[in-house]
Amino acid sequence: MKSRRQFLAASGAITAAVSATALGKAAMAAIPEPALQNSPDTMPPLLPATGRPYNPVVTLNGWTLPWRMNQGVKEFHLVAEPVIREMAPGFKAHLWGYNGQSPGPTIEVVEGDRVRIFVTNKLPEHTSVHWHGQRLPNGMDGVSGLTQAAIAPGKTFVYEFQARRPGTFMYHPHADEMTQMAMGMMGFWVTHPKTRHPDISEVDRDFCFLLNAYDIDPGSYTPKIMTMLDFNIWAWNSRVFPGIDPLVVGLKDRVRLRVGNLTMTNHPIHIHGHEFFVTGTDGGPTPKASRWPEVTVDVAVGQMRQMEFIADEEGDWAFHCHKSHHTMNAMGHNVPTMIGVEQKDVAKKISELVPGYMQMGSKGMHEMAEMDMELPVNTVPMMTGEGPFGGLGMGGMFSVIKVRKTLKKGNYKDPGWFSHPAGTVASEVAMPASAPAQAPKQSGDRRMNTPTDIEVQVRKPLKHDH
Ligand SMILES: [Cu+2]
Repeated sequence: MKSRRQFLAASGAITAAVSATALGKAAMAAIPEPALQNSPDTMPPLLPATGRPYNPVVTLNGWTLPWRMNQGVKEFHLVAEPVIREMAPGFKAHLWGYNGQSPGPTIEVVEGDRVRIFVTNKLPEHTSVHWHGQRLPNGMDGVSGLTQAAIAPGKTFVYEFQARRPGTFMYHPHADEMTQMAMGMMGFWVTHPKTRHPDISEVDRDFCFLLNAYDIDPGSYTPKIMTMLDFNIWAWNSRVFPGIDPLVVGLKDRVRLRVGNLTMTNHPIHIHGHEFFVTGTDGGPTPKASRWPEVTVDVAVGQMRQMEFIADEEGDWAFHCHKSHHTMNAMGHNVPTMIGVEQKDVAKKISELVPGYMQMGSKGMHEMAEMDMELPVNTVPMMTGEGPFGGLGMGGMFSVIKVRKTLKKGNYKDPGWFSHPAGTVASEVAMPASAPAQAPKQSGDRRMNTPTDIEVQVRKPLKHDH
């Protein structure tokens, strides 16, 4: 019988359904079977079956990697490989990721855990994994060329260290990063505290996701890796609105949001209807005395932020990046503004020459969202999403925090739209508004003087000699 290692090298097909029992116990002891995930849905939190207990996180449109306990060491197996990621219904991208998805699975451990991570490279070029933010031996830091040899295609490397401090971390390649991160290689890492920590609250719901960005031309599948700044797909965990699941929370729940930024720009992450405190950064939990309330926190490139709030207002609360171009999907950025320009006649002439020509909004861009534009295959509308009151005209880094009464612990299912109590929704006034009261016109009232009475004195800037 072939050993597991020989089997991997020979077949190169870990994605195929491999029967673990067929390999035998000896082979199994070497490298744990890699778990795979192909669904883009938010998976339920993975309750720890072994090791110290903790309250697991929920990865938005993602999942947590199962482990194997081997003589007190938590063993994980990451497989770097090309993947197909559905970024929104009707829009698939050809990315690189881990274990069937981009981003890779979330790794969850407990402070003090000894962790062993096998990394198999099924990419066409070398890679490595850097454990962003961790305290670890230098040779485990994953910088190819500097702290280790790069993992050649087809090879498996093993990393081993102790998770020394609790907090929010990430992992990503440190080998051809420009290509590999532009292709979607990244993942989340959470280290839970081993005992109650003075600066880490116990929360009811704990969500995590990565901010990532791609440049994918409408109608194509593979990101353009040479793009430096002008990305057109702004994603959370490689999903764009309306493909991002809502964050479902119970009324009065204490909610933690963990966000990491692996794009090439900063993202002011904004919450509606509540204030949060930043309870942790890349460096660990923030001391309580240093916290202040915010409704927006800027997450810079390479940073992680932990936010916490009590969900004490029922409703469907928007939650998004505040850069308005980041709540849109693929679009042409070099389009002139056409507000106030009547284009009907000229558009007709152009469309005789250019079939499918589309004029850009003459009253703003919202009308674009309402037009039944014919899209190329494999893309998603620039501004989209249907709410209970009409079109949302959103895309990209946008989701909804759904705060509901009577939500059972562990229920993350989309409860549908909020039904607002009577009289609590902004609405059109039934009667025309009466004219505002005006001050009586009086002779001698300077405010009512005709313009000819206004004296304007022009002061020229003083001339100086120098
Ligand atoms: Cu943004």
